[in-house]
Amino acid sequence: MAKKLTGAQILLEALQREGVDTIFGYPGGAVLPIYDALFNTPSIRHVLVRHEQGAVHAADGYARSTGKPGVVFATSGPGATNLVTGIATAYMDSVPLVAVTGQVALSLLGRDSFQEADITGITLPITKYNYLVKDPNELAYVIHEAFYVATSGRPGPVLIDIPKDVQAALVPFDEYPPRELELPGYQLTENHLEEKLATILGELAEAEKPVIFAGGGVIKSGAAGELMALAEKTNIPVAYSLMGKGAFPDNHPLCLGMVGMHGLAHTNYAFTECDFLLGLGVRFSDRVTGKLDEFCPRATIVHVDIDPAEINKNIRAHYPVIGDIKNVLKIMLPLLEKFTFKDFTPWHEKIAAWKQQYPLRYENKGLKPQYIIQQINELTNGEAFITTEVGQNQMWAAQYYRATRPRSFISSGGLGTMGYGLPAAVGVQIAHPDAVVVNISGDGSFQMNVQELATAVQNELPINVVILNNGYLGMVRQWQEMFLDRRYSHVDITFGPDFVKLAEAYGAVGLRVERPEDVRPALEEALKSKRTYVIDCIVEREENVLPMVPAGSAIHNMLGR
Ligand SMILES: Cc1ncc(C[n+]2csc(CCOP(=O)(O)OP(=O)(O)O)c2C)c(N)n1
Repeated sequence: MAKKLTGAQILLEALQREGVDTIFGYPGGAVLPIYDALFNTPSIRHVLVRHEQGAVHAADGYARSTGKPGVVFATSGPGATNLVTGIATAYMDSVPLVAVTGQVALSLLGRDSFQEADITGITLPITKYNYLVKDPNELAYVIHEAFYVATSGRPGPVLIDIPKDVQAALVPFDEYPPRELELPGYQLTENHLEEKLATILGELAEAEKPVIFAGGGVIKSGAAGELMALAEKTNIPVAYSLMGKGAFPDNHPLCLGMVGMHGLAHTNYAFTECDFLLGLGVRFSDRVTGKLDEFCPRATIVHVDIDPAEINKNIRAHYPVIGDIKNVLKIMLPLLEKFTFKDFTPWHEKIAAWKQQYPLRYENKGLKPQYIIQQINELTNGEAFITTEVGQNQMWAAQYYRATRPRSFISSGGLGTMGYGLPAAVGVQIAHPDAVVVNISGDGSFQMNVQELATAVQNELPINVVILNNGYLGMVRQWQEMFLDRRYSHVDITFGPDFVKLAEAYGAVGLRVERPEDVRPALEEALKSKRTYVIDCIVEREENVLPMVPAGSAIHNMLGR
């Protein structure tokens, strides 16, 4: 006789078999059986957040920083709908997540029951796949499949909605996984690419001004080592998208930095002038390309991506290659020996001249956000985990923090979710208890999920929140200044809580910094301490992120370079 378990017990058993040791969540009526089963599952750490949005961003930060899927629990109705922004954030940035939501009992489904929301319907366009499990006997299989789908191919979020009576039902459970995966409609690509890659390298051998463009796919496939080998063997410069930051070390001589709307001037010029662009795990978002017709107008474009749907979506590739970046580069590297490439010295010199003419710069007067990030960079040697919020803080972090490792720069790129950074820092610090974690924040974004300070303090997480406090919704103000004749419509947030007192009210340490000379001592104190710190930096109010490509313009048409 097979042993019998409740649906909730099967869920927890299955999660353990999938290697899950940490779950972020928030309980409620429709997940009572799951939380009851969790009470008897000491091998799983459950991190109780203060808002379900915090749970999903924390799970996302955990996933981005480890490469393992993040897992989140929420109750039905408002619990589930509070996950929506976080699920969409993960979907846009291809982050593997498994969200488990409680649902009203089967008999109550479709009756506007208390705390009923059609979460599978709501999340259909923002999940890779989702399930409403009506048969408890299917639960183990569904969980196995969900983890496979979330983590294979192009990763993404998967949601499993489980009615309360399915959680409570007692059914036989004897083996896990109960059966082999059968996914006829879900095909992952197999590569036999030698011939195609040889053709591409033949083109590259003709090129005089090539650029490698690395995106988040490089980090996700664990291909940073292969990318380094490719760059060093060929001597081709490497640029990255926001999602690709960390894939190639910022301090490497071949590193060009970030391209696009707030990319570096020499990088944007290099894209416009290059004759060969090797895009690796990028999706050519509008923030990267600017005006499509004028993006890399002279280049032969190679686009390597694991998701066939990415090919020719935004940019027409002369050579599309479908495959996992690491696999593709592994096939490509030995082929390099067969080709002789041009001497790229004149190209490097041209880029160096742009770099010298248009350096990243700011006027060092008063307390500047850029200066603060430079200090964080110096004190951590580019080796910390950085999470960001969204807005100017995020772009300055991308420009001025010099990341040295993949998975260390963690930011909401595709959706641009304010309120992401603090809970993401919680997830990162839970996954890496001894690492230095810094959340670079704006004063607006900080207020969007500030309640997670409680989670940080309760779990004794030594997170460092650095608020670049300009009293504005800074990035919106910048657009209004530059494109709307300084008509500052509803962006002044000078009225707000005293962040030092707020930090203290949560049991964290709060510090205020108003002068450049006080930045370093405050950061040193925070980085040394094991406590949660909030450093409120009162910065120049109307500082802008430059250079900037106006939306829809060609990327070489930068303002303020
Ligand atoms: C949830 C959400 N709402 C609105 C926006 C639009 N938005 C983008 S940047 C920004 C201002 C951010 O202000 P703040 O957090 O203070 O950062 P700063 O730009 O000043 O660094 C806003 C409102 C967004 N990205 N996310």
